[in-house]
Amino acid sequence: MFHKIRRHTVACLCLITILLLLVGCQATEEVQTEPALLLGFSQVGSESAWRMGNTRDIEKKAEECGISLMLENANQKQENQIDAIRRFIAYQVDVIAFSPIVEEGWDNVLSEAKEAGIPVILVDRDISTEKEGLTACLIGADFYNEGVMAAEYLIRKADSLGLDKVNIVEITGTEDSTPMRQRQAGFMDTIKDDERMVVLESINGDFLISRGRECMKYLIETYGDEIDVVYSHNDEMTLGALPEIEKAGFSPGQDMIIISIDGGQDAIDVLKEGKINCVVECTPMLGDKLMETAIKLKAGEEVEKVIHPEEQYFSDEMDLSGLAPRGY
Ligand code: GZL
Repeated sequence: MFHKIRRHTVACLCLITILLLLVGCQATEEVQTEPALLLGFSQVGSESAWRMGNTRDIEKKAEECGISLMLENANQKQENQIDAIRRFIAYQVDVIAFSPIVEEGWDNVLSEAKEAGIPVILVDRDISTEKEGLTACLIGADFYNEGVMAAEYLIRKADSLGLDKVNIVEITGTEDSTPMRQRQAGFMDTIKDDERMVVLESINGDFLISRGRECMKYLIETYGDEIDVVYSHNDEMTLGALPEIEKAGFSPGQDMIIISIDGGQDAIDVLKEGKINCVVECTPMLGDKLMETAIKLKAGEEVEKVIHPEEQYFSDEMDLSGLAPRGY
């Protein structure tokens, strides 16, 4: 009996030893595996569901790709982004990526990154510069087309309602940011030849829910029931504006046509309730393309200069009952 137990014990001990070695190798392997690359990313802030969805997606895709991510939140300040990029340079990351809060003011710090031989990827937003070769590529939405989609919806809506005059107020995103400039340009270029369309005022809401509320309060105090359309550059400002419209006794989606951009779950839910008429999608899910591009740049491969994700719009013209959860 004892003899049998001994043999059994030895067999178990051997099995445990083999398992420990395997796990140990696995662990060792994990310890020894170098990250695919070290990516420094400066994020604008946490101002909207879009921005937080974008951050989550970038973090998730970096982990999936085994990329070591240094992510810094600039809390809406350009100087914080410039400081972060300088830290990434000092740290000698393999690739720098950032979403520039505004288009101007990057020449010096991006020249420093270029001198350090570190490629820079623009994510979401663009920069404006006279200098060549400061960035490797832009991964982000076609904001001009988002403005076009918003305006094309409005023209169809005005036709269906038989409107002969359409008074518009615009609540814009952060002044001098790419989405603000291009969403405005795409929208205004599309309506400019339609004599029914009159823009009463454009006002900066900085992509913030609080500013959307303040802007809408001012616009209602100033124009009251003259307002036929609210064109808002993002869902947060739209969701801030709606209660002000209702407080003034108007029904958003009925008395006023409400057009928004981003396409987050909250706005889609309100669209389904009939209080928003059109939401143009701007996907925050840019992490896949960012990681793929960063890996190519580190390997010295060529990359596309501009990468636009596919985008659509959702409106009261559609049956949205089957729409999948938005994820942001
Ligand atoms: C658009 C992005 C904008 C979103 C806002 O790509 O830059 O910034 O529309 C966010 O929600 O604040």
